[in-house]
Amino acid sequence: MISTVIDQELELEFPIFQGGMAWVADASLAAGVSNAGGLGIIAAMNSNGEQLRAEIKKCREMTDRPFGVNIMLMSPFADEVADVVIEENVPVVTTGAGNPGKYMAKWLEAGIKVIPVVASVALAKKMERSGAYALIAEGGESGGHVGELTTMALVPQVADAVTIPVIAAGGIADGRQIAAAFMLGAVGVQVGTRFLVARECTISQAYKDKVLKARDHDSVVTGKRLGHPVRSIRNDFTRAYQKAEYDSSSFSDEELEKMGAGVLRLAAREGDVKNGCVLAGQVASMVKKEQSAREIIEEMFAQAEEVLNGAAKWVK
Ligand code: TUI
Repeated sequence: MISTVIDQELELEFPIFQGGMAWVADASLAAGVSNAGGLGIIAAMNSNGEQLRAEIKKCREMTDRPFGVNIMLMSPFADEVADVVIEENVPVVTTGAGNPGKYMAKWLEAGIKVIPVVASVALAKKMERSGAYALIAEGGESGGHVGELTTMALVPQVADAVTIPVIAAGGIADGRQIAAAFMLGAVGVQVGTRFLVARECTISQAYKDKVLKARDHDSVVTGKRLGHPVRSIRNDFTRAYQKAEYDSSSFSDEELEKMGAGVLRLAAREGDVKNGCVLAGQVASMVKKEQSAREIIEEMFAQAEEVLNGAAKWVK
């Protein structure tokens, strides 16, 4: 059995979080993962305050286990959803794509365990000083909004810089990668891409199929010109966007912004995986079959245990 401070203190069966994926991570997926012994996380990204409140209520009807909410700090609704997590007594809040500093005091006051996603040592140290309970160090192998450093480079540097627990994210889809994350100094993992094909995940079948068919080189990063690089699976959308992105004489920043509007919903909810943006990490090609959240978690941790138990054979 693999057990760390993370599953023990958050009352989980396994030290694994499900990423708070925009337009993907709803009550169904979060409850599925929490019922399977991990920490399910509802993405507040695409919701205003009242929509998030409804999703939290729905999740509570589907599970008695703890779950969290992810607040994407670039969301226009960040301020209102930051209050809803307090009003609804959400035990764990993760944040992404920015510095949650301005909300920290009120979340801590409310007894929330705040676990920011960081992509640098500087933000990691700042978050520890602000009272973060733990950190998610996310490497640029991940899907969605990405930082510059890889998981291999980032996790040990963050682990050395802070004394609070570190959870590794980005590029983790099987038990070998969980074992590796532990070797880098993490005490837990966050997984996004593999949960895209969980049976409890309510995204379009076309999105799931795109992940299941992905090959190793099929993800690309777009959005660098506007300052928010995003990793997704290459398709007509990314080809058109990249062309526009590298042609600043013909496409203004405003036109680029417009091209990116609504594309996550289009892929995840409408199933248009040609013109929509299919966010997924570099490990999409390792995701081979649809499974329940419990099957995914149990399979990953059985493999991690086997790998870790066998590791001493290299030491003479
Ligand atoms: O946030 C994510 N992944 C996301 S957010 C998202 S929605 C979106 N839609 C359109 C454009 C952009 C995003 C899809 N996927 N992951 C967590 C994450 N946070 N990764 C990297 C970071 C990060 C990067 C820089 C966190 C903090 C940071 O520094 C901010 C600062 O002020 O130092």
